[in-house]
Formats: sequence, structure tokens, C-alpha cells
Amino acid sequence: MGYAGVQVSPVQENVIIPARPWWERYQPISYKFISRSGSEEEFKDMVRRCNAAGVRIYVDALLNHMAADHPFPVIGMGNSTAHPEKRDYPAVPYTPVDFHPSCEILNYQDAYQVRNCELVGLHDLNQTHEHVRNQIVEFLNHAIDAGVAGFRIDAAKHMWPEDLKVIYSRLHDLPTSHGFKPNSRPYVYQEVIDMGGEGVTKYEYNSFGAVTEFKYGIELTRAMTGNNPLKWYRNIGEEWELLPRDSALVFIDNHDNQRGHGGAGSVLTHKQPKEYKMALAFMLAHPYGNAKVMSSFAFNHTDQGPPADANGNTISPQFNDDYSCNNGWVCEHRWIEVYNMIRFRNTVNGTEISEWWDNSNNQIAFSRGNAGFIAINADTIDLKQKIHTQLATGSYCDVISGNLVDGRCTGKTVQVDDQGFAFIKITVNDKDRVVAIHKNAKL
Ligand code: QV4
Ligand code: CA
Repeated sequence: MGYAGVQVSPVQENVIIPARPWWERYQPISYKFISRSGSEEEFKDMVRRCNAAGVRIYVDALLNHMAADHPFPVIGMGNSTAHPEKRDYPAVPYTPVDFHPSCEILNYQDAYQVRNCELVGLHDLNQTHEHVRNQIVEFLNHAIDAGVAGFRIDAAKHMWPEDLKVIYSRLHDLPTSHGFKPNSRPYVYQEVIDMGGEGVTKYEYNSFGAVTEFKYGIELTRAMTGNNPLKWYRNIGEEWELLPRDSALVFIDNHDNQRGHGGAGSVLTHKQPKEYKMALAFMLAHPYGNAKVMSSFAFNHTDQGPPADANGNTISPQFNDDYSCNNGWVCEHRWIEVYNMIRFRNTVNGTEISEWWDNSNNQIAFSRGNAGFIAINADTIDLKQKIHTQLATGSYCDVISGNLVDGRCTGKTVQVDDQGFAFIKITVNDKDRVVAIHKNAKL
């Protein structure tokens, strides 16, 4: 479907917590590659197969801390043991000198505290120490050598930019044996939640890597829930105090805020599919940032882990004829409205927004050069309007409602007349409040 890559859950050996919450994966006790998702061999095999299929793998890397205290004995997925209370993680190895003295992060105005104290009791590594840097670099290079294309840097806000710069500078180039061009560098995107008003800002990190732009999903959520007219969103980006577009990693929800963790505000998720798909469609149609789509497992409570077998190992989804999935998984990325907007995004790549139209409220439409056109009705009234596009004359398949199969559209079709006008109809009762057409889905 044109997805460029997948961010996978942390690969580091984590502590086993009896109820098996999803977040045990964020408490490492060693840098061995073993988790409820599989062994190192299985991981490497997956990366090899994904690279061969043109899908890159990005690893969620935990460099800020090691596991918090837990009742003795503390055992990891690979049978390593640790004694967190004594700051003893022999499988790395780390000893007390590798950690900052214990203190709790209470004041987010104080950058020193945010970086040198403990985030929810997770023992805080001192990345200024050469031994710690070496262990981290070795771990990251091990992943790069296995064919990984880059990293999400967990809790980057809680580490000093100077230390991270040193660590990144020591990373290997991506291996040509996995199809990367010579001298390719890993793509690094750093988790810095900056909603404004704190001691640490996203601008301390974006000169040497990409940064997660948490305000983006919040703003799109406001639009699709009727709290800010969509007509304003043409220039969403730097003028909105978001990061410059080249360093912004954008998304609607992530694994934390889709379940109320992390404190980064409330956002749309798969649990409100109609509005959520509208937000995703806008994100994928608009050129700002590098876009990431969340793909989830279903959950009823916020600590619940992924679908698992009797031993607690993660089980695979099963797939339906329309590409969607089940077996406890949601697979948002397999919904037609989402995967077809990935194809749209790839088709319009390199073009800018043109022919912006709005109804002075919550109905908008725009073209992306002569490659694509989208209309969204987030209003309380129907949209029935002749709108000018930049597309060539002809019949197009609306990729939100259908696919082009054997020259026929399984959904709605949209005519672009010889003047470039298209009649767009999106009523408030339509299943999807979006119409999208592009030159690769022309009848
Ligand atoms: C508990 C108490 C603490 C106490 C501690 C003592 O709450 O007050 O000090 O015990 O041992 C889990 C529990 C948490 C528990 C902690 C330690 O929820 O109650 O502390 O473990 O055992 C994920 C989850 C957390 C989880 C953590 C570790 O979201 O709930 O904590 O994993 O398993 C800020 C940061 C941002 C961060 C976000 C959550 O700026 O960087 O908070 N986001 C990232 C990840 C996130 C992950 C972590 C960081 C930590 O996206 O998923 O936290 O790796 O906004
Ligand atoms: Ca820290």
C-alpha cells in the first residue's frame, strides 16, 4: 500500500511484570533483543524480509533509563536478572556509578530536574558517562547492523541534547547489504512532548534529528470535533508554533495518548472512527511533516497488554478479505480510508497545496498540484458544491469509498469537467465525510 516503514515496540529485554501490562516493554534490564514479540533471530528475520519488501523498520529505543524497582527476583524476558534497587543490571552491565542520584521529577519548569531525576521511578542513566554512552551506542549499532533504518528515541526530553548528539555521531551508516544507499544515516525522531511552558523545548533537539510534534494531533482533534473551524488549517505548521516541517514527525494519536498516558492532551483514536479517519485524511493529504499512522490492538483498560497466548507471548492478527484484521487487533493502517490516503500521499509527493476552498467554516477542499484533490466536510451541514481542482479532465475513483479494480471503481466516482470543476457532495450522514481523488486512480 506504499507505507515506507514501521515503528516497532521496544526490542530490549524488559522486566516481566505479573499482570503483563503493555508498558513493561518500557522497563529494560539489558540490551539483548528479546521480548514478547520474539527472539533476536526472529527480529532479524523480520527486518530482512521487510527491507526486501521496501518497508523500513524503526525501533523504539529506551536510552534514558532502566527498569524501576520491583519485588525480588526481577527477571527479564531473556532470563537475565537485575537488582534495580541497587542499580545493578549485570546483563549490560550497569552499576550505581552509571546512574544519576535518585530524585523524582516534580517540576517540569526545571530542565535539570527533568533530565537528571527519575521519570516515574525509572532509574535514570547518566549519558555523560563514557561507559553508558558506549553501551548505548553498541546497542543502537547492533540494531543498525541488523538492517534497522532508524529510531524513535523514547523520553529524549529527559536527556541532555549534548549527550544525544555525541551518541548519534557514533552510529554506523545504514548497511548497503540491506539495500540502503552508501553513506545513508539512520533516521532519528526524538520524543519530546512540548505543549509550551516547560523548562525543556522541542527547539533544543530539532537541529540534529527529527522531533515528535504532539501539538499536531491535538489541533486536528480540535478541528474534527467542532472546536476550531477547519478553514484555518491551510497553513498548519510553523506559523502555528509547530516545528519547521522538515524536522516534524506528525501523528494524530500514539501508544500513550490513545489511552490517556503521557499527559499530552486528549486526542481522537480508533474508538471514534468517523472523526479519527477525517483527521488522518487531512494529515495524509497535507504536506506538513513526516506522517505516522497508529496501528493498535483493542483494549478496555489503559494497562491492558496486546493479544497474547497462554504464555503471555504476543499473537498475530488474522486478516479478512477486505484487508482489515481481527484476533484482538485493530490495524487502523489496513482501513481503506487510511491505506488509500497513503497511496494518495505518495502520489502527490513533491507538490504543494493549491486551489484551497472553504465555506468559511468547517468544509474545505484543496488540490495538490495536478496530482490529487481532497474535500472534507467537518460541518453540521451538507456539502454540495462545484469546486475548482487542478486535475485533468476525466472520471476519478474516490479512494475513500472504493478501489479501482479492473478499470472500475468500487466506490463513488467524481467527474472533473473540461474547466477543472468537480461537483462534490458530502452529506452529514455519509459514512465517511471525505472525498479524495488522485491521478493514479483515474478511470
Ligand atoms: C510507579 C509510581 C511512581 C513511582 C514508581 C516507583 O507511579 O510514582 O515512582 O512506581 O517504582 C509504569 C507505571 C507507573 C510506575 C512505573 C514504574 O504506569 O505507575 O511508577 O511503571 O514501575 C510507559 C507508560 C508508563 C509506565 C512506563 C514504564 O506510559 O505508565 O510507568 O512505560 O513501564 C512524560 C515523558 C514522556 C513519557 C510519558 C509517559 O516526558 O517521555 O511521560 N513517554 C515515554 C513513552 C511511554 C513510557 C515512557 C516514556 C517511559 O512513550 O510509553 O512510559 O519509558 O510525558
Ligand atoms: Ca534522564
